[in-house]
Amino acid sequence: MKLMYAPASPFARKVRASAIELGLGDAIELVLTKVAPGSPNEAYARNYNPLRKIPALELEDSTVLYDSTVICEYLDARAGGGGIIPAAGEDRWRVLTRHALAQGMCEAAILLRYETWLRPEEVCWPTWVEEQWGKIRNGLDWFEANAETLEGTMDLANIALGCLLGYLDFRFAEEDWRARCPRLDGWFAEISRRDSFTATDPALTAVT
Ligand SMILES: N[C@@H](CCC(=O)N[C@@H](CS)C(=O)NCC(=O)O)C(=O)O
Repeated sequence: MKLMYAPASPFARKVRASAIELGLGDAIELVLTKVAPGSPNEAYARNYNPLRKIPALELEDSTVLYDSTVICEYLDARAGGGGIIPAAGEDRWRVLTRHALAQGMCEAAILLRYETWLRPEEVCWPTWVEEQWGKIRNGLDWFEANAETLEGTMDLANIALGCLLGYLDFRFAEEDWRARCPRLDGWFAEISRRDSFTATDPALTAVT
């Protein structure tokens, strides 16, 4: 399998970390892919994802899967099912809903990155920037208040939250989320030692 990715992408990291947790890390070849608003990669749009977003996963039979959540579901099924997403029952809906929150926080963080890094300063919209931070901080507060839900296995929601926290450290170090979330701080320090997180740390692997 080939994964179109960038080392700094929290969505690509979610896929890579999931693959490692599922024992599929060695089955994936990484293909560095550049995409960014304002610099459309048309070849990538044509051959992989018309939305021009990474990650995308090309399978052995040339089928292409996206987005990151679909790819993680596929990897979980390929590894036998139930590894990072419970197959059925209440736990499944709990994990998928917690994942939707962490995923939404990652989406807000990426939009913030584009707004503050790519958008010309004279057309920036501070109210919108604050709204994205509001979504991230609300999510952090929810996970902090419900930190006991993070204990136990590394499910898809935990992996996505870990990728979000790593992305905040990497791109928004000035946002002191640790002071706001001491329980998440302890949890993140622990999962950061797992192979799935050390091997995918954007600070150690990012090229852009
Ligand atoms: N919902 C998508 C989001 C992917 C995404 O936004 N990726 C960013 C890089 S981190 C991207 O490709 N941005 C390029 C663009 O928006 O044009 C997923 O979960 O895979």
